[in-house]
Amino acid sequence: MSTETDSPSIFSRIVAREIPATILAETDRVIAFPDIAPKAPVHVLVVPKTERYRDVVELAAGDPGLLAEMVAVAKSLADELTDGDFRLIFNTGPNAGQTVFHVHAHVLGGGLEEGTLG
Ligand code: DGP
Repeated sequence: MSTETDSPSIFSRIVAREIPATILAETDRVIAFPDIAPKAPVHVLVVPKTERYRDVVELAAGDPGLLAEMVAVAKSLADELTDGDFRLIFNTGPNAGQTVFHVHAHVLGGGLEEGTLG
């Protein structure tokens, strides 16, 4: 699997509208769009517009308010697109499956299998 370490990141290129995506939510600091390879009936990526933070550990240390804003956007989308329940996943590091090193949350919902994590 390839890793993505270039700047601008693929997500920054979506923010800049250089790569097409269906924008489902947008605030001054956060954007959300469907994952290109969905793993659940609802699978949305919530991404800060800045690519300053590689992963959620850096983000939590550097700008916890931005992390909270991402969670609020995730909840709003879960309310809008499914029943309000959702799974929030931050793959952190290549050995955990992170391939894009611009922090992002996977929001999974709708028809999730009970009791599973993946
Ligand atoms: P991760 O493995 O946690 O780094 O997740 C990266 C996700 O990004 C992966 O599930 C696929 C998604 N992705 C990669 N490139 C694109 C793209 O160009 N458009 C969209 N919508 N999603 C993408």
